Amino acid sequence: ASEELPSTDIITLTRHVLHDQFRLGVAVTGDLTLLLIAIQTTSKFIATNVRKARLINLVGLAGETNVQGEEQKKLDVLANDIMINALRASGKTAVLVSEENEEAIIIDERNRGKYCVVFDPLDGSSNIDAGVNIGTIFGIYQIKPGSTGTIHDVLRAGSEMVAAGYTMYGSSANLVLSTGSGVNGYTLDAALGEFILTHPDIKVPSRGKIYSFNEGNSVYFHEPVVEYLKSIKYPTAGAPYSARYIGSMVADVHRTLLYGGIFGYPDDKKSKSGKLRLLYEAFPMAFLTEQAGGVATTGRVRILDIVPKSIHERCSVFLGSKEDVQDLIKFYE
Ligand code: AHM
Ligand code: MG
Repeated sequence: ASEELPSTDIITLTRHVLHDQFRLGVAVTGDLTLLLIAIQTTSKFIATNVRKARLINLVGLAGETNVQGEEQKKLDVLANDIMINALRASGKTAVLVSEENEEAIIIDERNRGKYCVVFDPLDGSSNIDAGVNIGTIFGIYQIKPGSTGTIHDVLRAGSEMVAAGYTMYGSSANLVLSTGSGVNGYTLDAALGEFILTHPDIKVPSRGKIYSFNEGNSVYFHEPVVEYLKSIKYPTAGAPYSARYIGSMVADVHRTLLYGGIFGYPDDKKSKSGKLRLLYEAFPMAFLTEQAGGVATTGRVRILDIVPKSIHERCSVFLGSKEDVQDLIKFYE
């Protein structure tokens, strides 16, 4: 019997990122690699706890007490705490912005490094209790030359990010990352505790067959969105698109990157700026989409060109296959 032996040349995320930096001839200090190691550790911690959540009473509201009378931390509070602690302790960050914190966190001089990390520690939290996929989204900027780290280092166009990614906690934990030269996907090998390269050079198909919108908001949608959706559901030629909507951005974007199609969370008559956050949801996902050969727009402008005025601002989002998103844009013109 031919039993297959395990590969002895596995490509871990750390190995891959280092290799990439050497290949590109960037002046490698190893700082970004060390920062990404810290992020990987937080993803492993969160993945483990998401899996255990049901067993150890992590679901439900923060502030609740368990039978022992101890305060239970909600998963998203836990995810936020581990990220802040690990990123600060990495010594590689200067400014942190989290969806969970009103204000940006400026790192003390002793721990300060040259990167800024913007993140949503656990996105899609409304899905936690049902065991549906959730994820961590992050974007990384380098502080401006001469800066010691202020909010202005993150109030910058998304195109200035040096890296972006997400980790999806599903049947396996998948980390998808771009450092500006394409997109790669890694799967957590729980036995090794390492993210292994499983999806090299992800390219979003130029056209897909799936649309992903919360159509429950249709009554509020603006005309271009209504008309676009009509065009793919009642096509004059060919088959109509399939609907897939999880309501967890990481999962909906992950599927869109792999299978193609269009994901949308538009601004509408009720949510004047949309729902998704520009800095740590739209930017990282737009960065990944473009790096994978797709398009990310508000309908009117390229998402990565927007310069945020405040850290928690929202924006309209459409992203995915180039041709599908271009079709949508035509309805805005
Ligand atoms: P959250 O940050 O409160 O979890 O909200 C963000 C999530 C995204 O993951 C998802 O794309 C969207 O909200 C779904 O919103 P809706 O439930 O309105 O469809
Ligand atoms: Mg969120």
